[in-house]
Amino acid sequence: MTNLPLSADLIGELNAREAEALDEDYAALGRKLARSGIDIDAVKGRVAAFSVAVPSWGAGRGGTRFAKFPIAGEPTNIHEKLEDCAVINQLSRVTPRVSPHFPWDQVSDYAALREEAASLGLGFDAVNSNTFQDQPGQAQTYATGSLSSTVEATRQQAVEHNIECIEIGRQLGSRDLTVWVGDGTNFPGQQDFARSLDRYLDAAAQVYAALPDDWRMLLEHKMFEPAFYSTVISDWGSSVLAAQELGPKAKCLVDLGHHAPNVNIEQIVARLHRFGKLGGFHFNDSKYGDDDLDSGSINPHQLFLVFNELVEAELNPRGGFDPAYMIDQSHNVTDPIESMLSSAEAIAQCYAKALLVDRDALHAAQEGNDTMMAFQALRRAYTVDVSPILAKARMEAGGAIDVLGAYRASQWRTRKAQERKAVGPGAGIV
Ligand code: LRH
Ligand code: MN
Repeated sequence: MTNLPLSADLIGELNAREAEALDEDYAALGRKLARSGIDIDAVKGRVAAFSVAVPSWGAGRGGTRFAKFPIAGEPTNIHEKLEDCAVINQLSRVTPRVSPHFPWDQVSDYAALREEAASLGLGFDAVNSNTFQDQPGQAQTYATGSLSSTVEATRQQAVEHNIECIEIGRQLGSRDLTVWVGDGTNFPGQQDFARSLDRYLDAAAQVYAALPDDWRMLLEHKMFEPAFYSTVISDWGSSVLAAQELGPKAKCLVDLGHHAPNVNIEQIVARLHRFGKLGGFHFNDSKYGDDDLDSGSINPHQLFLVFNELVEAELNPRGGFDPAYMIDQSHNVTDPIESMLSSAEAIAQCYAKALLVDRDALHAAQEGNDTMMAFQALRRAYTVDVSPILAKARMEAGGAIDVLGAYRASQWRTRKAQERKAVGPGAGIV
């Protein structure tokens, strides 16, 4: 029995005011798409089946090394984070899973946490390990690396932590472990590139050996930060080779912010799928580095092109197509709930637009080297305003037509500011 955080009557009342306009827009779009032989209800059905997980760590304000500016009523523990994630899903109906991070989300009873989430209409997606920070009382420091550390005891500690995360994930109903390590160097010569990778692969193989049969290990590459000269798993090449070395349950996770500016990420997606190693995504956006900005807020066309590759892969699954879709953002200046509502919308919009691409026309133009018509096949879909399809799908699922309007009308943050203890100023990601 679910007990959702917001009043369904409030959402119903607000939807009633918007329903007629939505019907009009939906009908008009339906007629437009029908002229291109597209059945709008079929697209709505695909959109209704689409979902993306939200990061537990994104429910609170994020920060940079310089500062973090908390907001009143922001969540202070996993229980309050789950409440806020439930608000996002109740309004958007596209974020039914939470990706937790350990030990940030540590509790004593994970079976109870799973039930608590279920009562809020939520499940758990990939679990994230953390060997990029030292915890109080930790035996070995990760200052000079974790899975690739030169210190055997440190590597073992990192292996054991990842295995503990798998055990927690099993209790939460997850089936993926995301492994991002910040291991790397700040000076030329600080570490040997080959030996540090060998240590990483040896330790990662021990984590791999602990995976249950139906689990996957998602390797997350990142070009730089916290290391600023070299990173052990710095790019998709290192990641796919490591995943091939580890075995079939090892896949690659693409965090959109982990590449040099202007890298063709959609081609990386196509390559990872080609080699059966496309394991998942951390959606966000960036202009410079790993800015962790809201998905689609800076370069929505790139996000569309990524989904264009994903729809192609879905149509041509080769060795299998089952990527884990997750958001990974740092909300430094907005209400985190509003950012995740807006980001989930931007992500679902790019998926819906990619569904509208006339693939026969695209493929024919590609085969015929008709460059302009190949480009136009994508551009025509990209320029369609699909928001009536998304609004209809979520309204029919009990969500809000105007998610931000409904969220503000709910006064959720104001109410939580009265209930929750204040979060002190600080710095860093959480
Ligand atoms: C590293 C990263 C990773 C998470 C962390 C919160 O930059 O993208 O996915 O563990 O952010
Ligand atoms: Mn990430």
